[in-house]
Amino acid sequence: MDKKGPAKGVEMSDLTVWNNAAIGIKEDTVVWLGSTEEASILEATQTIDAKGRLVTPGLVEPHTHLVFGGSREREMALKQQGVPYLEILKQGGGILSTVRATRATSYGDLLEKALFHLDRMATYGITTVEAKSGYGLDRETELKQLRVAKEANEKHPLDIVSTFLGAHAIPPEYKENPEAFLNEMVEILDEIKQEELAEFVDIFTETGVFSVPESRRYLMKAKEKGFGLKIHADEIDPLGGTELAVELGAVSGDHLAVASDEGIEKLANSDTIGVILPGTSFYLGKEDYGRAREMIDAGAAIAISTDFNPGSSVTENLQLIMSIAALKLKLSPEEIWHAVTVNAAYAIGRGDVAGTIAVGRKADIVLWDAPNYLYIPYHYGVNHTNTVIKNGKVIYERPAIR
Ligand code: IZC
Ligand code: ZN
Repeated sequence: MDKKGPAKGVEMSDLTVWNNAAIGIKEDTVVWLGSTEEASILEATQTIDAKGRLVTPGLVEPHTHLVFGGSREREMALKQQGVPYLEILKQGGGILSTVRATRATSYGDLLEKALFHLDRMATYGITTVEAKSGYGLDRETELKQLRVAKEANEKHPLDIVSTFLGAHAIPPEYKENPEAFLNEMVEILDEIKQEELAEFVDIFTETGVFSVPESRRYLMKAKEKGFGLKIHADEIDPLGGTELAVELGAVSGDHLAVASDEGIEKLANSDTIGVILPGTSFYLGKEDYGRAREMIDAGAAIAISTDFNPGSSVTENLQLIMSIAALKLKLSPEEIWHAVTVNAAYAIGRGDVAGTIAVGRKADIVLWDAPNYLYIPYHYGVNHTNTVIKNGKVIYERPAIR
């Protein structure tokens, strides 16, 4: 894919595949692309043999709640009894349980935990990852989470793109007054900007959380302050968050499982990318996995993601999500590869640096124990990576047992 911009609609079926390809890397950058035969002209100091293996761009993970304290395994039994996700939240569990844990966890422990999850993402072939705050819901803890993400970006080989999700739930102290809570979150935006702690601002637009008018007012203030916009939209109830994402020119509208016909039409005619999170449909036991197929057929650009978080999708395994996208969203392998590389990169404002192998770009490359690109969604639930290269350095190799 040499053209600029995300792949939209039918373009998502047009995957560039080279056989017998070779890649020349100098320091951290791709400097040469050609055939294996031509590669003999390169005076390489190190050669990695990819014979028989699929080689792709490093995966881009466009939606995670990376930094959090604690875990919520005890809520699994409630889910099995049929207690809905939003009901658990209403009773003070769910996101609010992670908020209590995150407030109580030290900066150093949060950093260690985030680095641990990043390590695991790297083993699965992810080389760039978006990370949201949103488990503080107060100035101090939100800034703590964002600073953890910033330090993790400096310490870890993976690149992190940071999003401020202070508007993730209404904390108990503001239960009767969501507008006052949103005003408090607006008040910390200048600090976030000054410290360069986040590029994007996100909100959870959902029944019992924030309404569409509240979300619009909040996001417009964030836009005025120079932030890019994202929205958790139309995940559980169809409130019209997809339309709002397009109206405000958000870089992405995320979830969109229950988007309306009008929302899909608007998305298809916009630059907003639909980030679809089928792992949450799976994990929350939904029958209906959403409308990604119709979105692509209408001409929209789609990315897919784990939504890695401690409540509604507890996995770092983006390869598993690729299988769910094939089986439940009925996306083709070609569409799925676009959705985890080039389109995912555009969904986090990194379309010009990540998601594609091209001369002049950073060498973020994965060698897979797979004969072709069809194989990864097909053989599900396991890790297929053989070698993961980030900025020209091997950061993971499948350990040898024999
Ligand atoms: O912790 O439950 N949907 N936010 C909106 C989430 C899921 C994360 C969580
Ligand atoms: Zn999310």
